[in-house]
Amino acid sequence: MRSLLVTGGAGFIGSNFVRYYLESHPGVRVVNYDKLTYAGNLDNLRDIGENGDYTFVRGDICSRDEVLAVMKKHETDAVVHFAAESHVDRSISGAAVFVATNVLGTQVLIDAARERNVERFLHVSTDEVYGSLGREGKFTESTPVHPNSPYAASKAASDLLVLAAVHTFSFPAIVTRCSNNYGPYQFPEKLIPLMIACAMDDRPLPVYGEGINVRDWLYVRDHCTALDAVMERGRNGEVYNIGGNNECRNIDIVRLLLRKLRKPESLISYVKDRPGHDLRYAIDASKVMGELGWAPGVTFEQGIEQTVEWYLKHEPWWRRIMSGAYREYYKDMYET
Ligand code: NAD
Ligand code: TDX
Repeated sequence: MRSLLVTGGAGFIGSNFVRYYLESHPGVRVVNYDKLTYAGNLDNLRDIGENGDYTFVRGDICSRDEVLAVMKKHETDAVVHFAAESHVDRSISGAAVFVATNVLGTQVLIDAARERNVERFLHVSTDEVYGSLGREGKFTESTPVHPNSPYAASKAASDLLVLAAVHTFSFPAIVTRCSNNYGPYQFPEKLIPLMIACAMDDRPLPVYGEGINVRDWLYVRDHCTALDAVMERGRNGEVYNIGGNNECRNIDIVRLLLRKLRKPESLISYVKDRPGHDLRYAIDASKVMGELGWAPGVTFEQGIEQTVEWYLKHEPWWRRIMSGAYREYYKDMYET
């Protein structure tokens, strides 16, 4: 592979992936194609800047002409598709943009990639497509999809469109479904960075319901290494679950963060629950581990320690998001 198109590379996981990929695959040209919605932030890649191997192009995955033009100009031979609306609460307030970006945008990419004879298409999806678990069991790749939020439903639809293209046209695609990520550059609307930001300012930490919902947490860099393994050695038409075997109740994460930040538990504020809130997610990652030899590089304790340190050290990064300043400066920084 010589030229990789990364969609959504200015977001949380995409920017971690771009940085990881440039470091570990010198000589491969990486084009970051991102619309820069509220979740896209070029601060995330400021240290990289443009160089021989990296180009940023502002564009919308829903625009067929723009997508085809960027694939043609940069001779794309592989795609890693992160671009999406990603926040469950926003999908509950308004689902239309989730359908437009996650469903229609993915179909536009599939069509363009087929037209350009792209050799590999990696569709980055989520464990949320499987719905909610009770206290027992884990999601395997053969668990039926049963999405419960508009976000999860739009991601499940996009997965099915990718798999349908594999079946109908022998489209060379793979779907990955990862559990909750955490780490540097996560937008502070998501649980861990939001709680850190609130705690730093001694503001109440809003815990939904009783805080007993369970998520299975994976350090973002470990998600990136898993995606790399799937790109290199995964089989077309397959689904690979990715997860770190780190189940944790929300309230336990919040308490852990408060301890690390030396803030009192009296800051915890139990608020109205998220409508339709999934109780528990847990990933069985034995396929990606056994077949592709992937394993996480850090434990949850190490990952959360590094994450808290990162947010403490990069306070200006999240404060620029909180103030809205992150949207102002990059007007002349990109090619359109
Ligand atoms: P994010 O919200 O931080 O980033 C999304 C990026 O996509 C942003 O840079 C945004 O500008 C861009 N984007 C949105 N609409 C676009 C469009 N129409 N055209 C081009 N770019 C557009 O999301 P994230 O948390 O980094 O998640 C990335 C992907 O990984 C998503 O597909 C998500 O479903 C999936 N995923 C996320 C997690 C998680 O825990 N965050 C877990 C599993 C899977
Ligand atoms: O303020 C909050 N209080 C709270 O209790 C927020 C923002 C969240 N929560 C709870 C809801 C969830 O049980 O914390 C848990 C995690 O919430 P989010 O960070 O919003 O993540 P989640 O809904 O689990 O979805 C995430 O993981 C899967 C990502 O946002 C998705 O993009 C990914 O697909």
